[in-house]
Amino acid sequence: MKKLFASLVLAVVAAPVWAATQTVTLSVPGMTCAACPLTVKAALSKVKGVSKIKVVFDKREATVTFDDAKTTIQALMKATGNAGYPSTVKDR
Ligand SMILES: [Cu+2]
Repeated sequence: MKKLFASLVLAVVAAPVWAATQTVTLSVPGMTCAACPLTVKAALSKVKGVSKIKVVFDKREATVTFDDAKTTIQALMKATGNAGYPSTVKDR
């Protein structure tokens, strides 16, 4: 029984079968000019696990596709915040 449990744990570590690609739209109200999205995008691109970023300045939003085994929405919001653009979850 103990051995079975150990192999189950190993399976989870070796193959994160529950990991999924997620997409979240963040509201970034602090973007005030056309150059701001570049900063936001650069900040998000440094977050590990992020695969796709689309920043729409007109809507003041950033849509981010990421691997939820490698990062979290909280980490994405922290990244934009550290770059000077606090964000909140708009849609997920
Ligand atoms: Cu700007």
